[in-house]
Amino acid sequence: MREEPNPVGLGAQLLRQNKHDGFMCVSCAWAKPGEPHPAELCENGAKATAWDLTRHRCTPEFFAGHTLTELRTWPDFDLERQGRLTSPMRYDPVSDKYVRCEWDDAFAEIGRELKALDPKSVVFYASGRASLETSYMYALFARMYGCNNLPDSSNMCHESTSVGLKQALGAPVGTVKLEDFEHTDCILFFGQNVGSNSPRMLHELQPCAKRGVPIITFNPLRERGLEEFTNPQSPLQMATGSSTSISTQYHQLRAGSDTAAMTGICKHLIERDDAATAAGGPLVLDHAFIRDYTSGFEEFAAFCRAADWSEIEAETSLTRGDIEAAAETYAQAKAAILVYGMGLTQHRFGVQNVHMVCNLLLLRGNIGKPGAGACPVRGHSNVQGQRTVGITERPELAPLDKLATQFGFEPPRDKGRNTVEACEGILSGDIRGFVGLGGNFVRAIPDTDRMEEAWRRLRLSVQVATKLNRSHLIPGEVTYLLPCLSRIERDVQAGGPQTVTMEDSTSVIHPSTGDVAPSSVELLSEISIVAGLAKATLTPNPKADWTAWTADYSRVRDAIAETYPQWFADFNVKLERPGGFYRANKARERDFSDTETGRATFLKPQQLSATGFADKPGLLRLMTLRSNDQFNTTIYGYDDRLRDVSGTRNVVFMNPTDIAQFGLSDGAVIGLATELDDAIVREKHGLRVFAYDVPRGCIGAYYPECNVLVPLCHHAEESKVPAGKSVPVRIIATT
Ligand SMILES: Nc1nc2c(c(=O)[nH]1)N[C@H]1C(S)=C(S)[C@@H](COP(=O)(O)OP(=O)(O)OC[C@H]3O[C@@H](n4cnc5c(=O)[nH]c(N)nc54)[C@H](O)[C@@H]3O)O[C@H]1N2
Ligand SMILES: Nc1nc2c(c(=O)[nH]1)N[C@H]1C(S)=C(S)[C@@H](COP(=O)(O)OP(=O)(O)OC[C@H]3O[C@@H](n4cnc5c(=O)[nH]c(N)nc54)[C@H](O)[C@@H]3O)O[C@H]1N2
Ligand SMILES: [Mo]
Repeated sequence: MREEPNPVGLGAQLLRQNKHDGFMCVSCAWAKPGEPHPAELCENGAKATAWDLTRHRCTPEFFAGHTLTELRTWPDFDLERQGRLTSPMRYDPVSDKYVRCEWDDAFAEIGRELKALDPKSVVFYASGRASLETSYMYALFARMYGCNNLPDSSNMCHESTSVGLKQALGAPVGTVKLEDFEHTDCILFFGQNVGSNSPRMLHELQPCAKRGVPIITFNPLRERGLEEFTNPQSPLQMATGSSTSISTQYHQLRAGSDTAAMTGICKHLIERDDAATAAGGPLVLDHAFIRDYTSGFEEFAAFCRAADWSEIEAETSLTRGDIEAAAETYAQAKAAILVYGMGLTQHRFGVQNVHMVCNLLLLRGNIGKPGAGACPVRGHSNVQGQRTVGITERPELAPLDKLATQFGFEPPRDKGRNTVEACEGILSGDIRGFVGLGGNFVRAIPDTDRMEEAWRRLRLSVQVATKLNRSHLIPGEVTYLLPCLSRIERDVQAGGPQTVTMEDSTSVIHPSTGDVAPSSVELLSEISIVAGLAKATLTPNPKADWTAWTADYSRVRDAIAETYPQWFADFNVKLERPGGFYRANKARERDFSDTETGRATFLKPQQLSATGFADKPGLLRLMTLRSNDQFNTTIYGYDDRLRDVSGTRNVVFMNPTDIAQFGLSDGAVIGLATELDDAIVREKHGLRVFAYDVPRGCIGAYYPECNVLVPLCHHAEESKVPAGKSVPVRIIATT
């Protein structure tokens, strides 16, 4: 074991985190306030910064000492702990090792390879961290090359949001701004673990809790961060160990049963309103809003009236009384916010869950007024922004005509591949080349065992990264690992020091400027790498001046402003505004003209359960979860402080009664097998049973270790988000 990372100048950097003239946190995408706290960060943001600033280096000498066959036996934690990648590396199949190469040679060979491949057989993946400037150039590069194969991490994450909110409200992103938390008088929380995954949001929640705003949580697990919060910004709370209670109601529903729970809430509201109408009493629904702005109400209301309480109770495992209590509290609120995360999106019927979020809000006019709205909490720090500037496989979501005139080329018009479709193409052999702008694709996707095997048949695999991870260890025939600057680091180009930009979860665009010395002199910025690849691959085009863009990123922003004037006109000027600038959202203004009906649309669910499979004796709903000590596939350590797990990630959270019924005991070691009729064996062994407060029939275990259990075909309808929050599994004896 190596010593712990000893980050360079960590204290000074933490004070620059999420400040207008500093850098934007590399962890989550939660909103950055216009007037930040002196230390505008959280435990996990600090961890992410420290992780990038490590003194450890993963050098050519390291690679000389280890074959990829050996490194594949290492845990994720040990791989990333080698520290920052320092040099461009090419895989040598003869020695089975990475060998240092020159940047120019790397670009030249990758360019040759790309030119030899059919553009439709190459995918350009983006994890959600790269800046707006990099992402814009990357998407343009893919389209000039000839494909719309631009899958991104949101395809595994909030794609259900992008699809579902768009259908219901016309806007594919949340409608809430930070200031709404000051005006709200009710918060509903579905399937989002704020304490681990967006702790800075607790700065908004704590004052709400103190004002007496009810916070109603729906989550199968009792999550400590949703129960109470100790504010790191409050010296008193830190000194005394005191905390603020967060949730006022905590409903532990079964995994995948949120549509049923929300149907119950809507049913109660509608029936109370029916009764009030008959009796001439005060109404419960916002009839004026429903009349003026929505469509589909009558059909949805009929569905809710007909819904059966016993079915709702059986599906959720909540009582009618629990659900009515939530409905009553919601009914009393003048303005309510609904916050949600992966607990809603990562199901077979995840898009339907998002429709239900909108239905519930629309019933009481909770869109487009202060203190109200839909608040999907995004994952990666610029994942929302990447879509804004063109990272999408769907041609209708990119301004192709505009790009055609701006750059004088004919963009591909056919649909590209999203993450699941890219994986299908890799399995079938139709996909021959993969370029990854960050992330750990092979580890984050479902069916990891099958995918790793197929990966080796790729002709070309190129990974742009900061740290070593498993995706880098599965080579294709031609394989490159290209190290880049982290955005905490100083980025100096021909035109001087550079700034990049990102969009947070509330559609606010912020500048980010690194000022730490780069961890290796050989690192290039992501923009220079994308430009290098583009120049080596594409026929020169004077309208896309990759060299000038690399020299001065403000010129990329000018190009973005030209493509998207509605949001980015005067981009470089607006960037000077402290606190960033807001990208417009029509739904927030009650303009729903971008839906199919031109109105906010009630969408009736197809079924009460979002799991997509039937309950059977012995069949469990597996939720794949994050610990408090990881950022996606980056594992910081083996503890989950907020769930009392220490020293291991190989655990299964299980209800004590279930443990007894399966004839097990707390601490027993078991295996899990996926139940799916497709002749593929999916098993995970060596998991320790961990008694936990979770509903019967539901279990939790960690992602990415359990991704071997998630079938590629088990994904959300329409959005194709892998359904990692309800996987049908059985307990098996471990080997
Ligand atoms: N520190 C840290 N921060 C992160 C990340 C990280 O890994 N570490 N990841 C980032 C990314 S990319 C993302 S997308 C976000 C993810 O952040 P979240 O959206 O919070 O995602 P998860 O932790 O996967 O799961 C969320 C919660 O859903 C609950 N849940 C599971 N199934 C269901 C269900 O069927 N219904 C309901 N109501 N709840 C359910 C789980 O118990 C859990 O509390 O966080 C981002 N921020
Ligand atoms: N079963 C299951 N599967 C899931 C999920 C789940 O809840 N359950 N969650 C899904 C979700 S929400 C997401 S978003 C995906 C995450 O999928 P990805 O975004 O692909 O994965 P990450 O783990 O975030 O990627 C980590 C790697 O990114 C690289 N990196 C870090 N910083 C930078 C940078 O600044 N630039 C570049 N170029 N590289 C960098 C490092 O090399 C690091 O090893 O996983 C999904 N998979
Ligand atoms: Mo995510």
